[in-house]
Amino acid sequence: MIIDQTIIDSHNSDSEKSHQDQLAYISDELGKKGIDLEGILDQISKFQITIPSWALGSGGTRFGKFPIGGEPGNLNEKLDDIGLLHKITGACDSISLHLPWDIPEDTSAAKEKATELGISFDSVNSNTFQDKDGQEHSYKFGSLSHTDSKVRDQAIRHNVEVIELGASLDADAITIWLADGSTFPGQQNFAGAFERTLKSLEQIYKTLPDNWKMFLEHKPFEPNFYSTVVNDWGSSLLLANKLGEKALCLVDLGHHLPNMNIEQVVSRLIMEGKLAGFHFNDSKYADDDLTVGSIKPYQLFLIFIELVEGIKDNSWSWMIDASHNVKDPLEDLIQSLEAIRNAFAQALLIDRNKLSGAQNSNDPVVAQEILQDAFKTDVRPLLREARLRSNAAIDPIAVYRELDIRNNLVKERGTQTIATGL
Ligand SMILES: [Mn+2]
Repeated sequence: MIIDQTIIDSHNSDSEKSHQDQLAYISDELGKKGIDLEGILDQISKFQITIPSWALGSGGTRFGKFPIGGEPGNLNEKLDDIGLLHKITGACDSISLHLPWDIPEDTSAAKEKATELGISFDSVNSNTFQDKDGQEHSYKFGSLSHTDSKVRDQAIRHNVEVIELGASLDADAITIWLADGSTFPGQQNFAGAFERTLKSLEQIYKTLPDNWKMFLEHKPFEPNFYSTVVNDWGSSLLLANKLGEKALCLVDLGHHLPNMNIEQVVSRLIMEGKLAGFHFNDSKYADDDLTVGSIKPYQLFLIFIELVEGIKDNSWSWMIDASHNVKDPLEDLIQSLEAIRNAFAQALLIDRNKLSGAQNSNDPVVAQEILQDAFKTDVRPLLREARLRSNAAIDPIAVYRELDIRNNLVKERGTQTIATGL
């Protein structure tokens, strides 16, 4: 489905008056605080978030899946959906492929189509948490950490193939998340599993092209319920340090035990030059994969305070990693994109000198005032203005509904297509 620019323009002109009034108000307020509005708008516009190829269909749980209809049935249709999202939000100019779910039949055709849509290929993801049809060795008891070298070699080969395919698409990083671990005490020797994983990662690391990075993603439990090999940021950092400068630690917001101080983890990784980037989502209990900002927007804001402080020359990778059980996936992604940019914009409002002053004079009251003043500022007019300047929609959800996009996709693709993913 192609969205005509004139439709977006006409939608924008309907709401432009009210938008300009709100923008004038915040512009005035920020001006009084000496904040450069244009600088902030520029940073918001440049803040682009990657959409993973597996987030465009209905997600499921182990109890079931409720397909929404019109899901993209192949990579071309996935690119179309991201192109559509980018057109109305101006906020997502890249795709992250999960392999082997989304192997392009023709890489140059896929690249050409992506370029036409203004999309590039971000990090590629390997998958050794499932067995594929016809696979020689099973990953039931692990992949890179497996006790049997034949299984490890098969998993290493898969990762190397993913890198080769990614390189042909001009991607420049591989993200490795391992389900490896144990479900029962005594099942696995912790040190042995870690050592084998490191040795396997070393084999993969050796094959990285010069400009490539390796992102290591940790997770404390699930699908293994007693232990995982790369369970926390400490283990992830240990591996990254042992592997070398191309290995970095990726933080997925849902991959922490309850009440973890994720913003402090972020600060530590930035301090060590080892932060790879983020997988954004939100959660109430564990790895719920809910819409970003739907449960804990203040935590997201606190994380962005650390990110903005360290952002300087870093080119971190930003991606949404969520699942959409009850919402239209495209609407859910629009809401996530909005929440991420919202937290980013609020963090940009922090007066760093004032905050350092409060920290150095041990004044927690003033420090809290500074943080909450930024958090309570309604920055939505700034996000709308950034979209308007990118020829995107002032209100993307309204445009999505006005154009009846989901029903049009159902008409085009039918009700039975199921997008690859979990
Ligand atoms: Mn993730």
